[in-house]
Amino acid sequence: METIFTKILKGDIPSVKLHEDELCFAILDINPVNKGHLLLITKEPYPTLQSCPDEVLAHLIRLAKQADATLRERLGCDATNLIVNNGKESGQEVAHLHFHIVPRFKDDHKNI
Ligand code: DGP
Repeated sequence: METIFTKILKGDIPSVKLHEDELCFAILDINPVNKGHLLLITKEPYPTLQSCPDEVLAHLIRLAKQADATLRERLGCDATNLIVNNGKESGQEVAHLHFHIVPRFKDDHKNI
């Protein structure tokens, strides 16, 4: 199944790619909630958490932990939000599993 993210992965749609490995890739979000807002995306277009194998989820969460450390170090953020919209009613617009990682700064007054 083709999604906006599989098109990005193929290079049919441009993106700022931050990471790629055998299971997933990371890009900057086109509508960032805060500076450095990125998306960790599975290469296979699993629509939701439930359809994603546990080993891929484990890999994603390890990468989310690394991304948090890198964002603190390189961007100087104080914290991060890790968000998964899982299903249409939760606000998931792209039915292809992805983790949002949103850098947070002291007193940034974002209502996430
Ligand atoms: P969600 O609502 O959780 O499905 O979030 C989808 C995110 O995907 C949303 O924050 C915007 C982002 N997005 C949608 N289309 C594109 C695109 O073409 N490029 C990039 N970089 N991000 C996109």
